[in-house]
Amino acid sequence: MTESPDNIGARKSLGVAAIGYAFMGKAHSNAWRNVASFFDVPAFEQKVLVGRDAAAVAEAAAAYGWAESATDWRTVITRDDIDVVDICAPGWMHADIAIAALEAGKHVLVEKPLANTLAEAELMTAAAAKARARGVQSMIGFNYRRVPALALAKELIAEGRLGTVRHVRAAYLQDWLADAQAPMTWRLRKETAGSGALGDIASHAIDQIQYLTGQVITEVTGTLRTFVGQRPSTDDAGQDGLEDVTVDDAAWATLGLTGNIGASLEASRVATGQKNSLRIEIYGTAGSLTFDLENLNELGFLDATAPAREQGFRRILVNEPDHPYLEAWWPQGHIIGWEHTFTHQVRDFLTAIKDGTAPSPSFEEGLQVQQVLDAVEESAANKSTLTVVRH
Ligand code: SOE
Repeated sequence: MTESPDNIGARKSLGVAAIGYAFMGKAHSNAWRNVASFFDVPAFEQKVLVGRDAAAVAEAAAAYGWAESATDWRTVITRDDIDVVDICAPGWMHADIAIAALEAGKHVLVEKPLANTLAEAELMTAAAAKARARGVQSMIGFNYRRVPALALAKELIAEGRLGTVRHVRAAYLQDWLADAQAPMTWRLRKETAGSGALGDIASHAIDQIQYLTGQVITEVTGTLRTFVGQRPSTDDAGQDGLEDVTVDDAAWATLGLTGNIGASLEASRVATGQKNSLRIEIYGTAGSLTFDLENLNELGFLDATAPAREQGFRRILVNEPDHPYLEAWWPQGHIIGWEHTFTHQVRDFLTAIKDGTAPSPSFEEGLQVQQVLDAVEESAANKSTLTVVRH
């Protein structure tokens, strides 16, 4: 029998299960392991790490601080001692796990993008709304919202320091597929990944565009390209050891937002020399902001209300105790990194569970991003025709 949220509240600590132990599973595990050392969060226990390979997941569980490991997520998510399910598995598994966990009364954190298809994202969002009515929380892991510099950018925009925002440029560039001999992975198959650079990294940029401006993307003109159509197969499944790549290597779009804002979006996994560069520029009537993930402790700010002879972009080192999240970390100037964004994410999720407040980004916000991804695909399939986003 599943415990009611009231009983869970009466118990001493929240039991956490994480599903997936690869790159994202490791990043999330690291956050669960460290969060209580820095932030005041409700008591929880890293109960169980779930994966398909029993030996490998047991090894990962021991290394990442989980009390035990398991291979069957269906059994784990109905356990009475599990209150929180953190889904770090590939996108094709998100909908089944998230819906089952929410129905079992577990709070759910799920990696981005919300799902591989719009239909799945809609089902997940409906399940989250139902669960919310029973006091069960859900959140999607757009972790870059928890970069202190981007959280500060959000505050400055909301305070009106840029005046009226007119346009945004967002580019997320990587190069791990620039080599045509880089082998196939689940990330390059439509049935497991949904899409390529679009869902994996443009989704972050789309979320940032909407989050920072506080507006919603309503129009899209998009293009997708796959530059390397076949890659060496890792399991000898394909002919001649080659397998078809069924997702995009790169994506582009021009976007129209509510509030009369325009934006450009670029995402690539073949941008030779760019390792993990998320660059965002925001231009308003009274100022501008610039950000690059490769220098994530910094925010560029131009105050256009200053006398013209004194104007210029200044570099804010976002490392003061009164900057978002930073009071918990090191003395000023002792910078933080990419992994801290996941710690902030876990902190915010646990705090929302404790306070009963709505965590953000919600599944609804994840669905909005999914609707934009879908519109980019539709526009690209129709030779870059202007496509209205169906929100
Ligand atoms: C892909 O390479 C990836 O790992 C994404 O899946 C993450 O969301 C992004 O943060 C870094 O790049």
